[in-house]
This record gives sequence, C-alpha cells and structure tokens, in this order.
Amino acid sequence: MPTYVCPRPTYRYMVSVVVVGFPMSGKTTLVAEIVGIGVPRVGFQETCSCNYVSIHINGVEWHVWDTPRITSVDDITSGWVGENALEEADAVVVCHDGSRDRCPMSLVRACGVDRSVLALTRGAAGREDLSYAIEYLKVTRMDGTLVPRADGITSLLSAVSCLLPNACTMATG
Ligand SMILES: Nc1nc2c(ncn2[C@@H]2O[C@H](COP(=O)(O)OP(=O)(O)O)[C@@H](O)[C@H]2O)c(=O)[nH]1
Ligand SMILES: [Mg+2]
Repeated sequence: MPTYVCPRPTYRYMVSVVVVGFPMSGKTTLVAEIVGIGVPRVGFQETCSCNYVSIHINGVEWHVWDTPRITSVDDITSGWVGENALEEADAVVVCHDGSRDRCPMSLVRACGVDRSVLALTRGAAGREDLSYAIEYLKVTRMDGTLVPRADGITSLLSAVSCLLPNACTMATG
C-alpha cells in the first residue's frame, strides 16, 4: 500500500516591498512610518539612492525599499536606480498624494497590477481627491478586483500581506 508523504510546508523568511511614486508623493515618509522610525517634517531631502530598511513581522523579515522619484513610467527602464529592486519585489506600494495632475495608475500598470497596492499619502484620503477615479476603475487584477487602496499603515500592511503567497507573512498587528 503506498504511503502518503505530506509535503513539507514551504516557509518564506524574507519579503521585499518596494515603495515607488512621483516626486514628493510621500515615499520616504511612508517607509519611515512602515518601519516605525521618525522622519523630520521640516525640510525636504530628495532621495537619490535605493535603500531598504528591515522589519520583522510574525518572524518574517520584510525589506522595505525607498526609491528615488519617478517622473514618468519611462524612467523605470532608463537608468532609474530602483529598477532591480522593483523587478525582484514581492509587492509594490505606489504612493498617491492626491495631486490632480499625478494619476498613479500608469505606475501601477508599469509595476504590475497584481502585486501593487495604492497608498494614499500626505492626507490624500482626507481630501477625497478622486480625480483619478476613472483611470482607477479601468484597472482590474487577474481576479477582476480593483487594486487595493490603503490610507493608513495598518491597512497598508494588511493589503500587502494579502498579496503574499504564504499565510506566515501575514501582518496581524
Ligand atoms: N503634513 C504632511 N507632510 C508630509 C506627509 N508625508 C510627507 N510629507 C511632506 O511631503 C514632502 C515630501 O515627502 P517625502 O516623504 O520626502 O516624499 P518623497 O519625495 O516621495 O520621498 C516632505 O516635505 C514631507 O515632510 C504627511 O503625511 N503629512
Ligand atoms: Mg524620498
């Protein structure tokens, strides 16, 4: 009689999340908030390099990458220093600060609809600027659902977790 051998569970020990967005869309501030380090709100410093900060969530190491500005999707393949990190990312957080002339959906498409989450930054959710609504509703994922939107760190981590393949990566608190 054949013996059934239960497959060994596969656990992930590292998750890579890349934060992207147009200039001044709140990427660096968001990364600092995700990993729980403070950022000074006085003075703006342009991010020129691509760096990650580590956090542990439920025993899983997350690398959260801050990236330099993207002014148009063409930047991504034109020497933008975040290209490699983006290519290898498990999830992409696209920052949207509500600016009317900065529809984030082109970035979502370029970064991968099925691995992207929209983060409403700089009070965008409070301003309820939905000038990008039509573009937003045009973009659906493989399962027919819309790209998740998050307006706080807890909802953002939860939305990112849902993109990840294994339950052990879930952020539960
Ligand atoms: N009041 C306020 N200012 C913010 C917030 N997030 C970012 N900023 C400011 O917006 C500017 C750009 O933020 P930053 O995170 O550096 O954007 P990045 O260029 O996309 O990395 C900075 O002057 C920040 O202090 C926010 O939630 N509230
Ligand atoms: Mg920055």
